Amino acid sequence: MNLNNKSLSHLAETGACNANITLPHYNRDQVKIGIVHLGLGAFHRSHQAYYTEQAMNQYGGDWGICGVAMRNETLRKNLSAQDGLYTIAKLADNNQFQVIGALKEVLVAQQEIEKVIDRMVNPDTKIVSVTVTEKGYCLNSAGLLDIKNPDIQHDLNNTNSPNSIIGIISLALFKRFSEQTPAFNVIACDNLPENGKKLKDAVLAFSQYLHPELVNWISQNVCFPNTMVDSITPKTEQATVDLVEAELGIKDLSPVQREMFTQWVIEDCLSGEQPRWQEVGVVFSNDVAGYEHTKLRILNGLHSTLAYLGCLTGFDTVYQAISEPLVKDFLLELVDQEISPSINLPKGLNLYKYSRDIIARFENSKIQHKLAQIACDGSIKISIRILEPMLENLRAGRPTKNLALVVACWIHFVVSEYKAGKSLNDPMAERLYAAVANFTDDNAANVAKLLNVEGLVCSELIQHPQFLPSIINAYSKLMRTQDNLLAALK
Ligand code: CS2
Repeated sequence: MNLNNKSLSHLAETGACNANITLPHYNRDQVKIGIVHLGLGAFHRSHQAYYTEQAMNQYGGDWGICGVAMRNETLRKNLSAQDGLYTIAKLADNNQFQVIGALKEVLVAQQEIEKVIDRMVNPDTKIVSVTVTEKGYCLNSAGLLDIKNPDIQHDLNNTNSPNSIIGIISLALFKRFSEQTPAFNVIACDNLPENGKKLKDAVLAFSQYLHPELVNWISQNVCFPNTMVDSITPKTEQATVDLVEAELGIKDLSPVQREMFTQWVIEDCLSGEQPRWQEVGVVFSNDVAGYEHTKLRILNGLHSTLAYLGCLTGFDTVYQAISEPLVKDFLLELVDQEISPSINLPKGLNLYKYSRDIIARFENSKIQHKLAQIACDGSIKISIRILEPMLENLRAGRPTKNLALVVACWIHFVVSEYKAGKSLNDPMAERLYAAVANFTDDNAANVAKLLNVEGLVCSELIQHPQFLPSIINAYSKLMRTQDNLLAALK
């Protein structure tokens, strides 16, 4: 039996569920679509859609989601065949399963952009949310709209059939402005600091090309709260599909897996209608920046560290890498001596406990989180997660030795992928590989070549007298211990 409305009713009526399975409590047929979500990856389905589901389970409301996959036709096919239903497998010692009903419609932007825009322009749509990963924001290294980005260039020349979320959101808002339909709010949910502000600035920069008054209208009518999102959600594997089938007795072709822990902090400026998220655990705060910094630098910073170090050392998953005592000790030293001092603590947060809880989350043996998944898009992730705290430490005269070693590991990772003839999963892959192609046996020159790639390191950092020397030092150490990289951690 496959998952769909019929098999779900059957499950509910026959009481075939055990206590570990939660089904939608509301009448899906009557729910209207109130949210359009751009970027229908696993993270949205495990996180924001879950909170919306919880809010509808308890309080109802017209908060059905139209999920827009940017390109993934297979995902649409699978989810549509299941009437939009899918399961979240929450993995812990005692697994829990939740069938989510909030996803009411699935569209693919690349193939049916008119339908996507119509749905966004529909007055029932009150919220547009976004998870398209850091590179989907089309920003330059200063965090502003990158006009040279090929998708932005495409969208400027084809304003009615945009590819990027910037072009899509701007066009939908332009239509609402022209039709005098009240605006929707936009919630950015990706791992970049000030995600809402950056998205807003990019949309404003783009929308000036659509209509001179649009910029003003958006500024006055659309909220773009900053947010912090957190829940470790590895890519769906065949094992996830099998696990869900074994538990539900129903085949779900598109389940998602995540840890039990989940957190969502939204800047407390979101006016207008919204699901009753605050009643189901979403935190509304005036200090999202504090939460963002803490999470991006500790959880994501340590994740990227594990990814490059672990891939180079031959580990496959986060759990395997953190189980190596030398790796764990390095992480603890990095967080205590170099990351934590760079953080402006949100009120009431105990940084020591926060960091130890994160390490414990990495030690969850039920989660098979592939390091290769985290290692992608390194040029953007390293910049946000490692180079930003490094710059702040250098400004304040604090140590940066371990942060420098992480950057050196990333450089070595890029070189290793190049030498192995693999294609690099990174928006700057071409430029990075062009630099690596010119490497010689001079470590110092090699590091300088890579870090000087246009758009990678901001000018203040690259010009800081201690920056390049510290990375060269770390990289040379790595090169000396190549056969036993773990020795470089001591
Ligand atoms: C990870 C994140 O892939 C990555 O870059 O660091 O997806 C991480 O798992 C989430 O941010 C956890 O909330």
